[in-house]
Amino acid sequence: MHQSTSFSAESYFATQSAPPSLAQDIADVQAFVARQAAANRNVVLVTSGGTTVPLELNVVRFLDNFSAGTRGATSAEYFLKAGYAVIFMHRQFSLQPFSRHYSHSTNPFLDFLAVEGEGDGDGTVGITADKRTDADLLAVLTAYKGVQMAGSLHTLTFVTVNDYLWLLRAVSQELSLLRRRAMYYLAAAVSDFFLPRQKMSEHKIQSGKGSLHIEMDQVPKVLKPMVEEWTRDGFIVSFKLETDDRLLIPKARAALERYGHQVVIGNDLHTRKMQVVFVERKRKPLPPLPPEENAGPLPPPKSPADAHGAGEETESMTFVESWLRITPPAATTSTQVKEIEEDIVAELVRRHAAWIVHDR
Ligand code: PAZ
Repeated sequence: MHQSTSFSAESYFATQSAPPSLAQDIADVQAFVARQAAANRNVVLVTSGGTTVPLELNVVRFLDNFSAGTRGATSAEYFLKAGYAVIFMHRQFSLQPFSRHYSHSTNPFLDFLAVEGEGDGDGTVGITADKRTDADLLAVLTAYKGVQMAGSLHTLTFVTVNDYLWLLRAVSQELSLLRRRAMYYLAAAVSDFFLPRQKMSEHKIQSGKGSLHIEMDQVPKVLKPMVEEWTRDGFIVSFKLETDDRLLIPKARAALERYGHQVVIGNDLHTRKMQVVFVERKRKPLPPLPPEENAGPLPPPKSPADAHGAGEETESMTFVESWLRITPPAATTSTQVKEIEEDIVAELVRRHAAWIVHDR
């Protein structure tokens, strides 16, 4: 495969068509953001799952990006727990908050149900949750119903990288209404290369001509316009996935230098559930929060690095890296498996609160 030209964000949106559902999606987001603003809630946009790149207009074949949506769906739950409203923008059929606990592959839903009353002789048969799983299911169900009642979760779906880019721009622009109270948590795995629709075959590519050569264009780097144009003072967190962990920190630093956002969270494919590294620009120490501003709806969680005694800070000239690690499940005594997203979100909520109050 060869790689071709790169699009600017501007030329991308001028030449690639918007998804048909965009106008309705945006109207719904607008209404959601207005409700959250009235309820005085901070709002986080969580992107989750991988984007596809179709090879044909009548799509039969496509390239996909790795991501089950675990990071995004799990993080969304912890943001909701911390009092945030969440716009959950995810790849269709990838994991979602709450239902992720009972996905068909890890915890088949039917295995948690039991038939009740069979053999009673009165002809009535009901369904109950299996007693052994009652407590876990009840906790998830209670949290889910609470979020439904509060109206604090809004979901949006994408499939292709084109859907993703159009949605990201539009949602960011709507959310910028909240200025510093908006957070952008970009955990989706987004394709770096794509086929512009002008170069796509209309129908299924035929196999009769031997090997297939495809020249792909570079997907525009949208973090720059996101920081400079689409959002106003929002707190932007991007993720960097690598398989060679020696690249994590240099690439995270390069992204911060290039785009000027707040935090890059680096993770290695194989260790991502156990450790991540927060990379940010070095700042002067913050003064303590004034008491009245400290008493807002955001809880002040402990730094995860402190909580686990596993944090380690290294400073360079202009960047700070903080590792966040959790203990592998085999070594924990608790029946509840610890999820690293709990600590990632606690750390970000703390940093976002400082960003809102201290204007930095
Ligand atoms: O969804 P998941 O839990 O399987 O994987 C999460 C992740 C590795 C895709 C995410 O943490 C991430 O790094 N997203 C950004 C990927 C990128 O560098 O484009």
